[in-house]
Amino acid sequence: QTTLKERLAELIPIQQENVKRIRAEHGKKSFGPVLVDQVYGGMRGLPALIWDGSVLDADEGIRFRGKSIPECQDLLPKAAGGSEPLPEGLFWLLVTGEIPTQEQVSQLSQDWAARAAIPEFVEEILDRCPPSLHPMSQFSLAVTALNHNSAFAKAYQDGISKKDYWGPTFEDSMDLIAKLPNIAGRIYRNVFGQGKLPAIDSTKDYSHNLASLLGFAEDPAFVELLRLYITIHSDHEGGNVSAHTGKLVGSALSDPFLAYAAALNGLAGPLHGLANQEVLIWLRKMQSKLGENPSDDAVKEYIWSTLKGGQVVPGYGHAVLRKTDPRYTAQRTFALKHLPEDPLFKLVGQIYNLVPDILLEAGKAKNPWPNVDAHSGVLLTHYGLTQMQFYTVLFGVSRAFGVAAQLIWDRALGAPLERPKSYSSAAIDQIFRDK
Ligand code: CMX
Repeated sequence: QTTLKERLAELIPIQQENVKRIRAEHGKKSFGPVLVDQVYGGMRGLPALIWDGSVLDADEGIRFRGKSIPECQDLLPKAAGGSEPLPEGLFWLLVTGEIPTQEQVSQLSQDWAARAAIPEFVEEILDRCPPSLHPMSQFSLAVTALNHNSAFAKAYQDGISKKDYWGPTFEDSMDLIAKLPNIAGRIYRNVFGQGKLPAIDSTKDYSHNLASLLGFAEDPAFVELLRLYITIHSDHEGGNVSAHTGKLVGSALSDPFLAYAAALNGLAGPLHGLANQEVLIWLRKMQSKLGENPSDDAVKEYIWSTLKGGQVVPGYGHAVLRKTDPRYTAQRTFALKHLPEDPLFKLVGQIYNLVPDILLEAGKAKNPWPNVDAHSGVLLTHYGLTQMQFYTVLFGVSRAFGVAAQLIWDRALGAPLERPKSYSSAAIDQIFRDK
C-alpha cells in the first residue's frame, strides 16, 4: 500500500500544474472591492489566503476536503470496536483529499508511535517549568525547542533546492504531530501531579496513546472522545488565528516547529482556543453562584450580568459562522449517546436555549450561536479531566493536524513570504478625502 509521502509525491506535480493554470487564467481578475472597514475590522471576509484542506461555510460550518463532519464520521476508518473516525485518517484526508484505507491509517499510527519520543533536553525544559506557568506557555516552549532537530532547518543550512522543500517539511510535520502526545502528557502530569508517564504503545492508535499518556486510556469512551475531539478540532479554514499564524510564520521559511509554536501562542488567546477553558470557568462560577439546578430566570440574569460587565459569553459567537457550529452539534450528539444525564451537560443544554436570544437582544454579536468551545470542556470534565487550564493544550494537539498539512502544501506549492500592505489612518484620510 502507498505511504502518505509516496501519494503526496504523486499529487504535488498535479497540483502545481493546477495552480499554474488557475493563475494564468484568472491571475489578473479582481475579487471585488476592499472596504476601508475591512482594513480596520480585522480583515473579516477579505479574500487573502489559499488553503485546500478545509473550507468554512457561514451557515453549514466546516468541510474537510469537501466532507462534512458527519460524512467524515461515516467514511474515515475507525479503531476496532470504535465508531468515531481515527484522526490519522483525517490527516490523510487533509493532506491528499482522499479517504485512506484501514491499512494506510495503521501505517500512520505506527509511524507516529515510532517518532513519538521527545529529546531529553525538552523533557528537562518541561520539568523545570513552574506548575504555575500556564500549560499553553509550556506547550509552546517545548514545541519551539523541537526546532533543535528540524530536518527542514538543517536541509536549508545545507543548501537544499526550493523544489525539494516539501520533503523535510513533511518529515518535520510528521515528527511534530507524533511528539505532541508526549509533550501534552508530560505537562499534564507535571502540572497536575498525576503519576508517571507510560511509554508509547506502537500497536495502538494516536488517540489511544494520548489518552494513556494523560492517564485515561482505561476508559474506551474517553479514547473515542479523543478521536472525535482531534478530528473536529484539526482545521477550520486558513484564516483563523492559529492556522493563519502557522502559515504566516512558515512563509518566512521558519521550520514547522517554530511555525506551530507561534500558532499555539495565538490559540492560547481567550477569543480563540482558550475559550474552552473560559467556558468551564464561566460555568463553574455560575454553578457556585446559582447552585446545581438553576432556574432559567437565574441563568438569564447571570448571562446578562456577564454582558453588562463588558465581558463576552465564552463559547458563543464566531467571526465566520452564522449558525450553530457543527463541531458543537457533533459533541452534543456524543454527549447524548454517552452521558445524557450528566448535570453539567444539562446545564450546557439549558444555556444553549437561553444565550442566543439574549445575544440577539443585546444586539451586538453577529452570530448568537455556540461554537466548538461551548461544549468540549463538559465532555472532558465528565471523564475526569477536570483541569480546565489544560483544555487548550488538547485543542493545540488537534490543530497541529491542519497547520502541518498546510505547511507541507505551502512548501510544495512555493507559497511566498506573506507581506500585506499596512496603511496609516492619515493615509486613509488623504486617499478618500475627495472620493
Ligand atoms: N458575547 C458577548 N459579546 C459578543 C460575543 C459574545 N459571545 N460575540 C461577539 N460579541 C460582540 C463583540 O465583542 C463585538 O463587540 P464590540 O462591537 O463591542 O467590539 C460585537 O459583538 C461584534 O462582534 P462580531 O462581529 O459578532 O464577532 P467577531 O468576529 O469580532 O469576534 C469572536 C468573533 C469569536 C471573537 C466573538 O464572537 C467572541 O468574542 N466570542 C466569545 C469567545 C469565544 O467563544 N471564542 C472562541 C471562538 C472559536 C475558536 O476560535 O475557538
